[in-house]
Amino acid sequence: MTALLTLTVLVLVGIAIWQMTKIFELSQVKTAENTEIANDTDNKYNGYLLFAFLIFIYGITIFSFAKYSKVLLPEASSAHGGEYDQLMWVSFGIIFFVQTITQALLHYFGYKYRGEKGKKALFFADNDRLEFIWTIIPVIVLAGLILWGLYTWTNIMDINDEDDPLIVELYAQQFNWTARYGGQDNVLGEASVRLIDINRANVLGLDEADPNGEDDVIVKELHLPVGRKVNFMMRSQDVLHSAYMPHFRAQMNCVPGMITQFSFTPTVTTEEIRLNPDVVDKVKRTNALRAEWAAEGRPNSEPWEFDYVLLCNKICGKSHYNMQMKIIVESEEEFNKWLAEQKTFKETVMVDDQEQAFNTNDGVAVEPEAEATN
Ligand SMILES: [Cu+2]
Repeated sequence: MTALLTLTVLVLVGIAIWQMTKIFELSQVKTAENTEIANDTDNKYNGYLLFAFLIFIYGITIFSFAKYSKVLLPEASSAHGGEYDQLMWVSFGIIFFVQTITQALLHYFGYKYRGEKGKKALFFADNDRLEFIWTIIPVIVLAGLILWGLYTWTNIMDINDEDDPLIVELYAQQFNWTARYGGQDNVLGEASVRLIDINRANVLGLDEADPNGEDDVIVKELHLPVGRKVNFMMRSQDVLHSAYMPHFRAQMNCVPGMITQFSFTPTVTTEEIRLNPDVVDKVKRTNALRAEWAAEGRPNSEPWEFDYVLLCNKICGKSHYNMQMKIIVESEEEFNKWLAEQKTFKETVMVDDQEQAFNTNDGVAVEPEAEATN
């Protein structure tokens, strides 16, 4: 209500100012010097203003680079990430170079050829050579970028079973992620949304008749072995979600009713990325802020440690912002040890209400009722 009243008052004030300006204009005596046609002085001022604007856009560009470069992602932690970043930086570089030169020319010519009494513009219909130059250069540059982009994309999206990839299912639902591993055989059991049985903690709808599913491992924390290719199979239970793993330069939509795929090889372990200078700096800055919060007694102020994260990158509902899962990249041995410690689907699917539902981070059983309200 207050917002509506404030808005009404603002609109009314706006109308009043507009009306007053009109009255003021009408009351001005029109003389020869006081016309609405720009004279030499007006044109000169506008010319200088163009220069001022040019300095402003260069200034704000330099300022943004200096102040906000630190919020960029650290170096990529996946095998394809370097190629992806290179494409982005080359595109950025070309755009930055062209924009710096064209803006300078645009504003300089705006000033140089400003209106002056007695000055007449030169008219010519066309110039074939000029038109050729300013058509062919962008065509070559853009075609190059597009071809390079297509080549990179095809390389990244070449999902195959070569090199014995680890098969992981990412299951999205409002508003959390669940991961499933194929277990010892690395083969995922059949699953369908129709087979979900919350009361028995079959939260992903695994087909209990499929022997491949028996040793599947369902978890709430994604562990990946470094240096081994991972093929992700994504499903969604309800709406469009998007599995986004920014540090690995990976993103794929999760679409209800179908399985989508993405594949990458993690190359940097969690332990190693924590030593990356950019990450160290980010953690330091965040913890300085958190220390201030702690002094004020605000929540979420305990010191933070960097972890890779899987986020949702489609606005899928009110808690979309918090739809995330921790990712841990570790050595093959650590990964195998961790996987062996997890209970399999056969062990966790509920036989009675007293059993643990499925693997949770702290080993606390998920209440079937709590799960059902999700
Ligand atoms: Cu989502």
